[in-house]
Amino acid sequence: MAQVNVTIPVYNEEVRLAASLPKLHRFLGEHCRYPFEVVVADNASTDRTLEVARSFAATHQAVSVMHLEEKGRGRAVKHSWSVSRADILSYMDVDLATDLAAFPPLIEALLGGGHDIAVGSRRLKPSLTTRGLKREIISRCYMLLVKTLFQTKFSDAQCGFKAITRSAATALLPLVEDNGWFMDTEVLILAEKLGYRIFDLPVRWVDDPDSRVRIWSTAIGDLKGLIRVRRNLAAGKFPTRFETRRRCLSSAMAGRSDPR
Ligand SMILES: Nc1nc2c(ncn2[C@@H]2O[C@H](COP(=O)(O)OP(=O)(O)O)[C@@H](O)[C@H]2O)c(=O)[nH]1
Ligand SMILES: [Mg+2]
Repeated sequence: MAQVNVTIPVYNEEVRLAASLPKLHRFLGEHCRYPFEVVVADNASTDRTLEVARSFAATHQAVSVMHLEEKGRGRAVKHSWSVSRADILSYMDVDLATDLAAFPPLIEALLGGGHDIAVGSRRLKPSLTTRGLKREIISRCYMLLVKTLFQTKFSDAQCGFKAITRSAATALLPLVEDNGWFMDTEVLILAEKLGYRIFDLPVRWVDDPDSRVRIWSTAIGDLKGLIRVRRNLAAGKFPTRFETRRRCLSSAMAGRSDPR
């Protein structure tokens, strides 16, 4: 049976983590029909985040804790996904701003629906989303920019609620350079451009005003990332999904000891 990884990236989250971990663990126990692991992926926290995570993990077998020294949400998610043995890799923000009811359909889109990536979207049914005007305007402008630059179809790059199959992650993650907030967008643009199937799932989302995002420096990082990815795509730097598969097949054939 397929195994599901749920990574929670955390940075100085002693308060929100203590509330979310039991809630998430209970939800998965009741509503996830696949064996699951929850990985708390911390980097650089200076508060009691690690202590909170480790004490919960000590009494819950499905929960583990990962710690990296260097900061960056993308770095934490990429590391957790790349060391996991699960078939489906997912992550969600610790504030559980996305209604957990969307988690089972997120996973089914990959296991039963033939998609490679599934993403929570606050754009498909905006009436389900509650958030402040400033973040709403920034988010709309950002998605307009992404669509204009890349002609992509996915509707929300930045919702902290995503899942990917192991095979898509194995092919895509080595191509993803960003280790911070832009990582999500980079994965999605490359995935769509290289022929991976993305499922856009409308989610109910209630903004948690407590935020680790520094809006202007994040916006500058995002812009630099968009320019870099566009340059690399224009230079034809990436193999398509079909080329990757063809290369794998031909190297497997070349290595076969029993030529028929
Ligand atoms: N591992 C890790 N997680 C981070 C880092 N920065 C932010 N996060 C996590 O990313 C998630 C989203 O952060 P949040 O402040 O809710 O972002 P917002 O909802 O977009 O304002 C939370 O789970 C944070 O703890 C980081 O440097 N490393
Ligand atoms: Mg949040």
